[in-house]
Amino acid sequence: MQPNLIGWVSSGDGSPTRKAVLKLIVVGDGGVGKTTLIHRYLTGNYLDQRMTVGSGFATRDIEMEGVVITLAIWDFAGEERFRFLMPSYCRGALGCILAFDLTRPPTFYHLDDWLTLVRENTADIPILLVATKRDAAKYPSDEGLRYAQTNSLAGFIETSSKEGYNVIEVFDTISSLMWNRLITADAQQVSSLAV
Ligand SMILES: Nc1nc2c(ncn2[C@@H]2O[C@H](COP(=O)(O)OP(=O)(O)O)[C@@H](O)[C@H]2O)c(=O)[nH]1
Ligand SMILES: [Mg+2]
Repeated sequence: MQPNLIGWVSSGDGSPTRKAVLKLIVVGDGGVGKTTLIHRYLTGNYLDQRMTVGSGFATRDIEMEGVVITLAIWDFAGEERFRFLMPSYCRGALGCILAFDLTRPPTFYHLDDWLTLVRENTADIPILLVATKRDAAKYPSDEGLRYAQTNSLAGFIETSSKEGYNVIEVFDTISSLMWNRLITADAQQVSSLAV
């Protein structure tokens, strides 16, 4: 069975059962803490590591209104030289975390570039603005909320992966926004999946 709607894929064994896979992309400048945020969400641990290169992929099963769905998290490397990969990276995405770093103002000024890239390469998906490294913040995040409102983003959340602050909230928020988008598109199939 071919995936005929964003978010739905065949179970892969030839059976007619379809499974909901919500593709979530995470973008923002290199070093803002994307990989660390994802790792904190998936494992509950803080990863004190060097910057990651390339794009990674991880999944987590979550439950939405009695339906088990797979959240597929795509971690993008922010380096300029990988931006040519954006169209394929974005393909089929149902939601986006757009991250900037509260310790480095340029990462905030680059949000416009990331937003343009995402919007050029996706349907009208929910985009959640996330400020990282609240524990080490060097400037206030008031601008974040304003930016989210001005650019019609789905919301704004301040986080610290180091302290585990608002990490789960970020993924819960974007997952339910994505889920709502999916069921709006495909309401009938969802009811047949409910357990
Ligand atoms: N103080 C602090 N540092 C963080 C936090 N999250 C990530 N970092 C550090 O920021 C650096 C870059 O993180 P990384 O996840 O590789 O960034 P990415 O390039 O966006 O994936 C690493 O040295 C992390 O340890 C945080 O919440 N607080
Ligand atoms: Mg990374």
